[in-house]
Amino acid sequence: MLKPRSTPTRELVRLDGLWRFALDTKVADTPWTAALDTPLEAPVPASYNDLFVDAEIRDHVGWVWYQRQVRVPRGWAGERVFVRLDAATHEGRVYVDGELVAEHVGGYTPFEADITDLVQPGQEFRLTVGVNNVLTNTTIPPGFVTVDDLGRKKQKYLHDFYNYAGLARSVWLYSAPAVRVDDITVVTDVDGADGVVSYDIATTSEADVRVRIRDAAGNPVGEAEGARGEVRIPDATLWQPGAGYLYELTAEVVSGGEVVDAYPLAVGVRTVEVKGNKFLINGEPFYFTGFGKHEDTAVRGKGHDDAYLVHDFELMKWMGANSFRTSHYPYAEEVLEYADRQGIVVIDETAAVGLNYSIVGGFFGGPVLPTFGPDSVNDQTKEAHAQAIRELIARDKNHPSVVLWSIANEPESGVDEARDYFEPLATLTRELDLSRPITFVNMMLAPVGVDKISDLFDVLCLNRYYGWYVDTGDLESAEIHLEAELRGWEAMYDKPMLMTEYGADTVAGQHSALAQPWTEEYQVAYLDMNHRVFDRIESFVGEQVWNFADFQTAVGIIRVDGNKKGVFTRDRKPKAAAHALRSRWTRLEK
Ligand code: GCB
Repeated sequence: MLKPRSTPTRELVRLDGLWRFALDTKVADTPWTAALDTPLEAPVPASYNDLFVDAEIRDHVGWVWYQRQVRVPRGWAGERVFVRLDAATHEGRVYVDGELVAEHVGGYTPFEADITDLVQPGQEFRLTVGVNNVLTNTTIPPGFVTVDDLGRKKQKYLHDFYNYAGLARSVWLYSAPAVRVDDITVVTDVDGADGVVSYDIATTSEADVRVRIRDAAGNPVGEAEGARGEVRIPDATLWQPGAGYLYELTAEVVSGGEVVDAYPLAVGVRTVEVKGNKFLINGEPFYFTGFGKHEDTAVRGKGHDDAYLVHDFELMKWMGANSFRTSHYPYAEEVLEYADRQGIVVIDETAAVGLNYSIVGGFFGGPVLPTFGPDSVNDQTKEAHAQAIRELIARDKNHPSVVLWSIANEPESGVDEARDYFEPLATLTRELDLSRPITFVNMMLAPVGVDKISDLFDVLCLNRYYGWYVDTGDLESAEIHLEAELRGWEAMYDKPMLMTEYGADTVAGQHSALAQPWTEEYQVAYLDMNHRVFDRIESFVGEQVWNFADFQTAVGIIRVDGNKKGVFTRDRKPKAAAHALRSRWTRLEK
């Protein structure tokens, strides 16, 4: 799905700013039919939960309403007009005046509607968006709602980050011609010194198509006619980790000798491949350093913010980190575009986190049910999961920074039903993108020998907390147990192995002479222990610390104002571990 862009044939209005806002309990049943009668306004983009000093809003379960007036630019006569939401978490309904124009389930991927027939250039219309934060056993991620003794609804979920909701990404109004580029798929290869760009362009109706490619300085380097084909770039500059060189491919729809639509796409020429136990980028072994992250900041919750985007990347580069995982959902597209330009490598993950009722469910306040069953993960969940995979790949397939699809975080993978569930999803992911390896992230409770699905994937991604959740405070034992497990995986699979989570909760400013859990010293010692083990494992291809920064979670007796495994505090102050990691990663020769 193409991101809206301003081009010679398309125009764009960003609808961010303050919108009228109300909980569904405070307004009439059909709030889209008139101006919202509410004293509240909420910023877009931002999660709404932490904006107001009001527990009723923070803990609300159900629909909330956003509304604003929008004027269609008067010059858009004759164009198609679209409204596009980069995300509505977790379910969105969009109304233009009294008409429902779009519905979408899935909180982290975009959707849009063609509203041309409902609006007039130069005139205003009322745009109302309903957003529902409810998670059930058939949503991705899953959750469930309980009703307490006082009749209050409570949203419970099986994952360890706060269920922020609302319009956390931008909303757009854009124009495009009736005959236009509908989608572009680009796959790149390297042939000697040449870059080879294979492209496939879908148009809204039969039309002549051509592509032109320019280098970063704007010089033409290749072109081709036809909706499908190949362009060779002689002596190409490759997209490399740490050097995100980008070409610009412009897809043009031509009619009567005139360009009726033009859409530019950034293209990085690079290859990704798994060979034996190596992860290769441009044919060279790549070692991931970096983090599992979250979209999470104070006040705005999961609201996208360019200042934090830039600052987080600067901190990662300062530390010598070359990669991150979009744990545990697709991040804003701005993040991936920036990773493309900055040469930061991304493991791109769906929002399928918490498919684990039987073990983890109880831990996070959920019911203890079999993970796979009629009232937990069932066929409907699987279809929602398949849709989450389709939408992730449709949105992110052209980003050179994305080198690996992760289709789930820590599902229960040690039962036979997991195989029935994941086999078709792994096949689907491969069908949708032949050019990237695939993975899922394995949890500690499904170690080698118990796990039943790792053979379906290309890369072993493990989350392990030896020295934290087990062997707490005893790093000598942790070292033995971690090494034994990694050697077990290595003996069983000829695949690259990557630690996608390892970490220890650490209260910034908490110190002790002897490394005690929760102190900055312990976090450093814990990471050192892990690194000693990683360096002894031949098939190890990377380390991503959990987490880049402290982040908000649901309340619970194992969390004090959120998860404190950050190497940075929530406001991005380094703990001692940041300096220790910097010293390792800026010297690492892999
Ligand atoms: C995990 C999860 C992550 C949690 C983390 C923790 O295994 O994947 O979402 O936040 O552990 O800190 O417990």
